[in-house]
Amino acid sequence: MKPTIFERICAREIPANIVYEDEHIVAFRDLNPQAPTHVLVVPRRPIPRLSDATAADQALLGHLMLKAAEVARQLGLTGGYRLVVNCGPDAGESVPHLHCHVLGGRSLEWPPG
Ligand code: DGP
Repeated sequence: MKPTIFERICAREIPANIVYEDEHIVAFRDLNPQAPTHVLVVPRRPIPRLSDATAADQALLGHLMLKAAEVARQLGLTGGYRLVVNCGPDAGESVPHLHCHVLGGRSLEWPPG
């Protein structure tokens, strides 16, 4: 299968502003930021979306969440932040490679659009 754009970023085949990486995940600035700080945290393994994750992915997803919080801390989001996982067309998912948005640096409204 053709690698996703995020697999290619993880492999450093295409450039991105990477703020954190380890053997399981990569975090990089979103190309189209929706807040002053907008980072995507992506597993290197290309699970298409959350609804495709299984019990075998439990440790990876826990790691991803904890690292999202660590990245938010490192980027100084002391006033709070929001994690978003868009799953499927109704949620506006546009890249079929599971990712968690970390949004912060401004007051965020609720409910989302
Ligand atoms: P989603 O709608 O949840 O699938 O969000 C996908 C996000 O990915 C969207 O906010 C824009 C971002 N994005 C898409 N292509 C690229 C890229 O090539 N580089 C970076 N840094 N972000 C990208």
